[in-house]
Amino acid sequence: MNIDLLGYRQNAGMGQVEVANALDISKMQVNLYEQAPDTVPMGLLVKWLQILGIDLATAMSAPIPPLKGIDPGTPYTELYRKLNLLNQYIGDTPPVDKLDIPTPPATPHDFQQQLKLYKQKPNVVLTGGFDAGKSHMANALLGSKNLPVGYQPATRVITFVRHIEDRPKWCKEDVLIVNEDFWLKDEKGKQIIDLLLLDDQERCEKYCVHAGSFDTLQKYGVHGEYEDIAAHAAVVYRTHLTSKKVQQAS
Ligand SMILES: Nc1nc2c(ncn2[C@@H]2O[C@H](COP(=O)(O)OP(=O)(O)OP(=O)(O)O)[C@@H](O)[C@H]2O)c(=O)[nH]1
Ligand SMILES: [Mg+2]
Repeated sequence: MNIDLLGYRQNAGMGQVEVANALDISKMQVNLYEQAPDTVPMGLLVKWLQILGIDLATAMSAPIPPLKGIDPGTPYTELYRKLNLLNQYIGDTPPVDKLDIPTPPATPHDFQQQLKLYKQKPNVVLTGGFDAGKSHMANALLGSKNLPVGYQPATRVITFVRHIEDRPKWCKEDVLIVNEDFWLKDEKGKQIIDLLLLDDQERCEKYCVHAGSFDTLQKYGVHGEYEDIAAHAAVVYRTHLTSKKVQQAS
């Protein structure tokens, strides 16, 4: 149960130590349980709410507090500054004469292409059986409720969540749903999930079956009413809630 133990404690004007002493647990446990209230054992929860002066039925019917999400900060700023500087330096370098040798050396242009690869961010993959909690976990990390969750098999598309700042300029929507022809195939007909294609305007436009706001994902990205739509993958652009930009975008 996602009961807002932290909010109730703050409203009661109590400190974590006070609650910990009353429950005979450590302050650290109080802190951990407040971050993940759904993991508090029922017996302890009942006692906890009594201490805070909250009725169990009231706590259970209260709206679930918004997910906080993580704030990754700006870990790439310095790297990008250096790569941009290097790129500028290469761009300003006078062209070199083409050498007539069997194996020509790499050109400044090759180096610039290589720099683009260094700008790629790592990808985190969440996999698991249906109902494993993949979408729930992604929402918790993002601090959002944009990805549909449910007690039956819910998500029916491979969902790529990308930062809003990585949205190509030609794309104006928060969600793109594409069909399975979007992906290229190898000689045996097996799909190649190439993430670079997500920036390919021509392919995105050609194989997009729906584009729009997050409602589009709730509608076509889940099993149910719209299952006859040939949706295969969804590209979702957003960022964490701590950013003002996202609050405007979502
Ligand atoms: N309280 C709580 N509920 C969870 C947690 N993880 C998953 N759930 C619930 O379990 C159900 C399934 O979670 P989903 O996130 O939809 O699971 P999924 O892995 O995305 O499942 P599919 O999309 O069907 O493949 C939902 O009702 C979630 O609210 C969790 O850590 N805590
Ligand atoms: Mg899911």
